Amino acid sequence: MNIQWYPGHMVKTKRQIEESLKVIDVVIELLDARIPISSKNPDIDELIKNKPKVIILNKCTLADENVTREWIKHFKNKGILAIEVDSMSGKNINKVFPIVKESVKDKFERKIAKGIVGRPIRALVVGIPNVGKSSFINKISNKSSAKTGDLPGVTRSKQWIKVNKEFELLDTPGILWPKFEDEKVALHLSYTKSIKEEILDIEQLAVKFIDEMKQKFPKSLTERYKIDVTKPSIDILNDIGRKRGCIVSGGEVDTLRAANILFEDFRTAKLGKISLETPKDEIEVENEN
Ligand SMILES: Nc1nc2c(ncn2[C@@H]2O[C@H](COP(=O)(O)OP(=O)(O)O)[C@@H](O)[C@H]2O)c(=O)[nH]1
Ligand SMILES: [Mg+2]
Repeated sequence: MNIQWYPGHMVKTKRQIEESLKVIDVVIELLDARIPISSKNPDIDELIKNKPKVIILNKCTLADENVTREWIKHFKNKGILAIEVDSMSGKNINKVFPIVKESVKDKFERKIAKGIVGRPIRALVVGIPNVGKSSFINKISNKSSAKTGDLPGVTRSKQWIKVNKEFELLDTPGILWPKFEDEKVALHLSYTKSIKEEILDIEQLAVKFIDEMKQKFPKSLTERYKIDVTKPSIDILNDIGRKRGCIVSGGEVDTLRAANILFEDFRTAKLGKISLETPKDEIEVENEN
């Protein structure tokens, strides 16, 4: 992995987010509903200080609904507003604004009491690469929505995307770096395609993935591929390849193709709606630290 790239990037992002904080009321933190622990940037809460925050569990149609519900409850217990969303289908997109409004209620009510004229609530969307920041912004703003700066008579810079007359988003989302060092985190980010595949050995990754699937969701594998999941993971990968006709001359299995099929199936929920991380995993992580 090219870790050289990270320090400079981190400093720049941090500065950008700190700058943005001056002009926004609330931070919208996007997490991947399948991996809310691994897709969270560990420094974000410190970075945004005491700004109100709303958590979006994105790609929720790929995750297990019951686990997602547990996550929402878990955040609620911590006093954090959260909602599950799917930025492709648009599921729950219309529920985001009411929650955002709720998160800044105190601040705005105080302003109204002081007689300060109302203005739109302004939010910054943050999240790791590929979590769906652009998709979310496009969906919630109806894609073609004009930037407020484009309107005649509006002299403000073109940095706001209008969601409705009470709600605007900063047009450049904050791109955060995930927590790479932990192997489990790096693996989960790879399975969900948040780490570039070119830097990984896909076959090795598939074996690790099968290890986890065998332990947590063996039925997903048996139902999809009709294979024996009591075998070692490398044999399972070969069996998946055989079942899918990934055979090279000489009769050997093309395990690279098999691995790609497996990940494609996972990422498109053909193995079912799978949540790789539950709130219980977070509690375990907290206890380790
Ligand atoms: N199924 C599903 N895919 C999503 C969702 N949001 C984003 N994606 C996909 O995830 C990939 C990364 O999305 P993008 O918006 O570019 O992420 P960004 O890097 O955070 O801006 C794209 O292939 C999107 O189509 C979602 O809610 N559900
Ligand atoms: Mg983007």
